[in-house]
Amino acid sequence: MIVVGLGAMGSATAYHLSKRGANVLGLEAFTPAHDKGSSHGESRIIRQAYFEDPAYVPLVLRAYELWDELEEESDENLLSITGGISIGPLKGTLVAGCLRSAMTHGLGHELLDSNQMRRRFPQFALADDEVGFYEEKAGYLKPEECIRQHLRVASKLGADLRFEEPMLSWTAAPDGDGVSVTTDKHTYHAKSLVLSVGSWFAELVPGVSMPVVVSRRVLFWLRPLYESSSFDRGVFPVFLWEPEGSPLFYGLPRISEDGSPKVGIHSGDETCTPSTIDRRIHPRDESAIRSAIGSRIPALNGEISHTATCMYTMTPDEHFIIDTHPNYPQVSLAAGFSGHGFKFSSVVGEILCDLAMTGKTSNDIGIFSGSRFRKQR
Ligand code: PYC
Repeated sequence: MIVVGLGAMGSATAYHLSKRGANVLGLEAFTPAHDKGSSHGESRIIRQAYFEDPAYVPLVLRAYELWDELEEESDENLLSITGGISIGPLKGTLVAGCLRSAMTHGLGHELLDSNQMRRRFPQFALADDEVGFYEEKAGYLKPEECIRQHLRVASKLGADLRFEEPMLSWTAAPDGDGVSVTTDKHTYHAKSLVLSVGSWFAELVPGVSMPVVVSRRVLFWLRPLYESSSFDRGVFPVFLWEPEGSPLFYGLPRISEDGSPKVGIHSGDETCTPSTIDRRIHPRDESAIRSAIGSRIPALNGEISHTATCMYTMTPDEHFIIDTHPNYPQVSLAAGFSGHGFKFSSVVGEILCDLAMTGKTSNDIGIFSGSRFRKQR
């Protein structure tokens, strides 16, 4: 089996395939856990009451189990539970969506009105008509370490992982048997192929009618205005905030002693490609984040400690694509994680391994079908 793209999804796929005894060749254009795509930046939120759709909940619960297993195998801390809050109007997409998933799947949660929120989490200044949906089991993952550990175990189990070897092209036999992948060094042949190429999907997987658009995002690490523990891990939860009429933004606590809390804007439409993304930080980027947090988390609005840019690969409905290729069943595809996929990478790896080895999976992935775009047209 060949896995192309060893970021979040590909590293997990190589890990699961290797654990199931497959012969794995992994190919990656950059270095392990690189910062050119969508899976870098120290921390990623993990949460259970999935506002996007209740169909994600069984998958995220399985993802937690798999992160635990990887932690045990690697003796590394990958997942930290901090609690998580989703803030917004009660009937807004975010809070109403969290409630729907929590009710559908019986997930523990608390719904706090603005006064209760002010008392319990004084860092957040809610408007009177906003509420906080609190879930105890939310937290964050360390994305670079997760990828490194997936790769380390895969390699220990015999996977041949090759870095700085970009794929130039691939072909698949029309009868479903066999694939070839050409890189700048060799042409490789195998029985099946997993393409987990992130923001490079449109250029590397043409002709599938699965529309994805790449979009630039900026991550900010801000120094709180006064030195206090209010934004430390164990005190400050991960959060998503959907202000009425403004873009959804999010944040995570300071996770190391010399670090800073991280914040970013989740929605946005600054499209780019992996080769045209503007990696500079502009005054408009800073104004956007300051206008999100300035009056809402005032004590966090201090100087910038550091920044990073990353890419979201968006689908029109912001649900993932996990499917086999419409013309080649021996080719499995994972794409369009739309800025909320990292937490699932452990289970996405398991699903892609199922698809590559047997052509099917027992996980319910109907919502991620690649054919949904063709049906809509
Ligand atoms: O939890 O998926 C997430 C998320 C949304 C924005 C940033 N992280």
